[in-house]
Amino acid sequence: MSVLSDMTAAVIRGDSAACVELATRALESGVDPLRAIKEGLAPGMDAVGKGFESGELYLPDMMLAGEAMQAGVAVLESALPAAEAAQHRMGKVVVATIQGDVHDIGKNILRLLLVASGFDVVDLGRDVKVATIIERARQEQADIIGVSALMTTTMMYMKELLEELVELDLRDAFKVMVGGAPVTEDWAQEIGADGYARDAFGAIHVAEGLLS
Ligand code: HCB
Repeated sequence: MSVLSDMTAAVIRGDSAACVELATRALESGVDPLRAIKEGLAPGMDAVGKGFESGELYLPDMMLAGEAMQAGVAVLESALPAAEAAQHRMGKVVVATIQGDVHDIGKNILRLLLVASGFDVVDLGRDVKVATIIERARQEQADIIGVSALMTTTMMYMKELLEELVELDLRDAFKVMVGGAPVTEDWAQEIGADGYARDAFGAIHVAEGLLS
């Protein structure tokens, strides 16, 4: 579908105005907002990541692409069925991007899908200290802690989170779900997390499974 491939190209160009316009057009022509995120915007971000890795693109390209993706997501978010989903509460999830890490696009998509799927979500933002995540999860009496890490360096704080929960005798108080581009199933198992998902769509099934 051309509107979706145009969205991909607009993210790669870092063109926020085009992302807003194309997201609006996609909604007007009946494209499912989640499909537009998954098949329109996200592939653009993937391509930019690969371009940065290979040295073809630079930090400003990544910044512009990030802003463009978020501008598109903001338009699509308005069409998600949050009110309808609110009728069947699934449980409470505290989400955060882990300490030292400012990448929050994926975590924001996770939040959107969780809300649209009927979860109560408390979003702690990005670069959130392990101690703060635990403290807020306790205060909020969360069922699940969903953490995101986009760098191999910050993934280590996920391990610290699990260790700290054990240390505080809180390991059984919350299910812990981990994700983000460098995170794998093996890593999740190694650190003793309860769930891992490759994308936010999979994360919803994982969260539902953890509470069933
Ligand atoms: Co950034 N960056 N970046 N970056 N960045 C990455 C992550 C690299 C992999 C790029 C590369 O080298 N190929 C790399 C990290 C390498 C490493 O591992 N060590 C990198 C680097 C190095 C950096 C800086 C250090 C660059 C610098 O300053 N020299 C710096 C980091 C600063 C810091 O955090 N302390 C930096 C900065 C930036 C920005 C600010 C320009 C921008 C972020 C904007 C923002 O998030 N507000 C940015 C971006 C955009 C990227 C890439 C291009 C895209 C990330 C992204 O948004 N992907 C990324 C390349 C890549 O990842 N391939 C690159 C799209 C989202 C939708 O995918 O994986 O985050 P996602 O989330 C999915 C999925 O994982 C899952 O659901 C989401 C939706 O499906 N999910 C979960 C996510 N969290 C979950 C939690 C759960 O519990 C369950 C599922």
